[in-house]
Amino acid sequence: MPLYDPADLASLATLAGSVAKDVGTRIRAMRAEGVEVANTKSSLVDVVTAADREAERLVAEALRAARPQDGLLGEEGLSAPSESGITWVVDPIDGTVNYLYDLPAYAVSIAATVEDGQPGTMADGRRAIAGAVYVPAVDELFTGFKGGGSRLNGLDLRVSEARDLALALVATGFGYTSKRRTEQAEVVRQLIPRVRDIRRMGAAAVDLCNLAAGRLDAYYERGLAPWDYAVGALIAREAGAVTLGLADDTLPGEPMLVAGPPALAHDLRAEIQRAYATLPRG
Ligand code: LIP
Repeated sequence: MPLYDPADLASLATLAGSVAKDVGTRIRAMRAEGVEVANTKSSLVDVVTAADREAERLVAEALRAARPQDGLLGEEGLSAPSESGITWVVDPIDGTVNYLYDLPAYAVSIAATVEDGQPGTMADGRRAIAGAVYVPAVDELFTGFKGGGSRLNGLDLRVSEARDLALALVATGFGYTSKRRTEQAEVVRQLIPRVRDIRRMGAAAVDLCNLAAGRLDAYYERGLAPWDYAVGALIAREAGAVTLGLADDTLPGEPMLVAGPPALAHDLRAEIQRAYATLPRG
């Protein structure tokens, strides 16, 4: 299958949307039955629930049934090599802590990615070409594909037209280790007087889709994994955002992703760079 035919990309986005909505509906029902922590990862507050693992299994099963030649990279450990050139990068529940606490900002995030020699859009060199984010608690399905724009429940998305950082509503997130959180608190302390306000919703995929919908003016976060941002960043780019790394020669993602309308994203990154320059080394 020619990877980049718009009709093929659209069908990848449709498949991702169908699987994300089906699995998202199931995890919302599981949430209603009660959720417990199954394990912790990088710290005691970096949790995984049985629903995370079940959601990843269900997504993998559905994608394998539809496209058995594709690869898989899942946050909770499922993986498979790709024979087609496409690898699905999956965050079965982005915003796991929100899900654990029954806060509505959690999502199923499914990205079709390739490593094809074209400029990458992710820190590991991959390029997201299509995908979907489904937010079950509010029944919002975000979809997009490279060159095809992005949509919310079928309606076209466009980023904010904000240009002035002082009037920008900026979302961010924090890591799971106290060292990383201490750094991030210092950066946000320096930023908060320079922007309209800060929002911390707890799910990168939801933040990036809200950016695409113009509900946020900009977003930044350090330490995201590929599955946190792969398709959310594509959906935001297809709505007119740029996604930047820490410098022009770095790809977005770990150690930094900054996203927003072009002028605003560059101004925000400059402020972030200035704040990081004040942090103690090491
Ligand atoms: C979450 C990210 C969010 C970040 C959280 C957490 P998870 O991913 O989407 O942006 O601030 O700390 O990493 O762990 O819920 O899949």
